[in-house]
Amino acid sequence: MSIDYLALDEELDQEDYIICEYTVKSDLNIKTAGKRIAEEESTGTWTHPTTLSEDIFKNYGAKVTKAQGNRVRIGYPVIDFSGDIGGIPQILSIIAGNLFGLESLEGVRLVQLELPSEIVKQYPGPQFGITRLRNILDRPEKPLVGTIVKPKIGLPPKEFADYVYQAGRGGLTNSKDDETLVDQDFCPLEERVSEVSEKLDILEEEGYKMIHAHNISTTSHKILEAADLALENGARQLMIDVLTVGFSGLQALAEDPSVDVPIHVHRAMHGAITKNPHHGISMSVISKIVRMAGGDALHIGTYGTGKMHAEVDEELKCKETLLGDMHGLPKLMPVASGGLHPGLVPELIKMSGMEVQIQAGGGVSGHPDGVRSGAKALRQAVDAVSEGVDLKEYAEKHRELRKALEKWM
Ligand code: RUB
Repeated sequence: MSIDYLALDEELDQEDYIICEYTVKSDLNIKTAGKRIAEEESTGTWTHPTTLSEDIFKNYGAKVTKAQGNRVRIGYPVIDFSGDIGGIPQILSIIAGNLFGLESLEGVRLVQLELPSEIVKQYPGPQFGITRLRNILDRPEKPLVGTIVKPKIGLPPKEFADYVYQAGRGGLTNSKDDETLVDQDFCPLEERVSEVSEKLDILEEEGYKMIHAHNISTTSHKILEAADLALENGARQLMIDVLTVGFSGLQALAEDPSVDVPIHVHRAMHGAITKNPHHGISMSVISKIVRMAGGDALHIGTYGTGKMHAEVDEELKCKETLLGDMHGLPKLMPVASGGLHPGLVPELIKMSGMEVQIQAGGGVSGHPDGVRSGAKALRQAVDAVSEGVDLKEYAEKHRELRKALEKWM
């Protein structure tokens, strides 16, 4: 019987396979390592099953088409993903499943995912995406400018809403709950949404357009209920921590007709999956799945300018994943967040371009003159860079920005 998962240099039709690239760290030679992954994730196991026929292998077996250096390229036949029920969980169970636990592989990292249009077309993707998000805010070109209400937890609803109001008066277009705040006793979701919505209405009457993303991260059987609660109380944007909730929670929200607001996607916990260069799943692969699942804005990092660990090339790849063509799916907004302040905006925009939502928590609330001044300083920094004016020069005539630069630069 000829069963060999190695099909080196065979050109696979991109419409017939999900194709993945992995980097591998192992004492095995790279071809054997590739075969181990392909067999484990398709028709094989650690030994030859007597039930495996040549026909089964031919139709459903994965193929290792490249095995060079520390990299393998594996194609999984599209039929392995067929049926109406499996969806993203099933895709992940194959391309990112048992392989990570194989004893013979010290490390495996899924670094690239190529999907046939037949599969991508099963997903409506972002319902708002960049275009509708920008329309809501009446901000067609320049970066969106946002804050994260700080401290992460602890403010009661009225004070929380006042933070949002001050940020809006300072000229920010966006604000959001932090990833650890959901429905705690000191700031219940219902009351928080209602207080924030009231402030957003006032801001609108005063001529300031702003939205706030409310974190409704919860168990999957409660996610639509939480969304309803937030929407009934006037939420203009929802947020979920996609990795703790699961991609299916995001998809359930995005595809539910009652959810008629954009979804902001935080990636808390991604470091456990993305940070080890020899093991895990790259953020650009996660970005692709979030785009399929229907996120409208996704955290992808600050290109090394902020407080969080960064692989700049990977973040550029994430940007491309959100903004490039993906079989016609709408684009979603890349969010830069984590340790940002006005002084970092020039460096950041150099990398991100204008298609970005810039967010600062400490970099707004830590301003010596408080939240409104912090918001003004951040907005001034974004205005300066968007207009091609040197930040220091701009700061000479903008007190809030000047004070922020004095504190943080
Ligand atoms: C931001 C913050 C966020 C980070 C996470 O607060 O804590 O949760 O955005 O980073 P601050 P990432 O502005 O005070 O640092 O978005 O890269 O996952």
